[in-house]
Amino acid sequence: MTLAQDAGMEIVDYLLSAEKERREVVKVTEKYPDLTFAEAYVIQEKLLERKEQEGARRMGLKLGLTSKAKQEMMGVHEAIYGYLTDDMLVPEWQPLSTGQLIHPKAEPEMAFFIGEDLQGTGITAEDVLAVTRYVAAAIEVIDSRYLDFKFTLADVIADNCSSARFVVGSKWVSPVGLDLANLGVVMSKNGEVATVGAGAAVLGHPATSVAWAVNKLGEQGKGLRKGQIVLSGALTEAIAFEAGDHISVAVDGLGSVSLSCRE
Ligand code: 0L1
Ligand code: MG
Repeated sequence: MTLAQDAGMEIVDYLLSAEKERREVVKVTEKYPDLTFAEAYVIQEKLLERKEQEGARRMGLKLGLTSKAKQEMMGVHEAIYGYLTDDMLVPEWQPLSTGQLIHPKAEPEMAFFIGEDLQGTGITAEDVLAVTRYVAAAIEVIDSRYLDFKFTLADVIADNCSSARFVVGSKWVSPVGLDLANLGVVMSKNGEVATVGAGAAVLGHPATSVAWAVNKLGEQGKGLRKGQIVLSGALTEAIAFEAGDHISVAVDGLGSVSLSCRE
């Protein structure tokens, strides 16, 4: 990391206080326009270490910018990854308090339950499926700490890829015999269809998306561990919601998952 250590820690403090105080902040690259992706991942790691010191536990990984449409929108050619922590997990029966968040949006995703450690740099979608015990429908709540969700790739990486909350459906299915790319998904808000998509929206296949992240971690001598959860990346665009809204996501073969929101 060429960015000075104290500048990195200043950015960690800046982003964590925005999250805790539920306020939008100006993107980091306004002050540090030359922030590289590599430096941003180092800041992300420091931010996660700080959360761990404060009691959070890493539960797994999430992928972002996995659709061609979103990559083109951001002018990038690569996905990104961030971490899920236990304090982000919302049980399906528990309403989400929007007052804890800044400007949340919901995304339909597939959750992978990892049954064996997986690490390396030549990992394929088949390798991912071989260690996946179950897949399930999931809702990711993203809540960028940046003003109006406007940021560069380096900004969003440093901000742990806008991660905020996630809900996992209660129907867990072995991926054996399932064609995850061809499973359709419908996300509804207050009973009205909001978005539709399919598993193929994430890098052609959700397991390809997970393999991409494992290879990225592998370059740093890291990997997935047995028991972790990975969110594949959004299967459609995200939708904004507010207190009183009810979001549900139905995925062919995986059942549905829902999220109720209150003040
Ligand atoms: O989970 C995601 O796809 C979000 C990645 C970051 C981009 C955003 O906040 O829209
Ligand atoms: Mg997502």
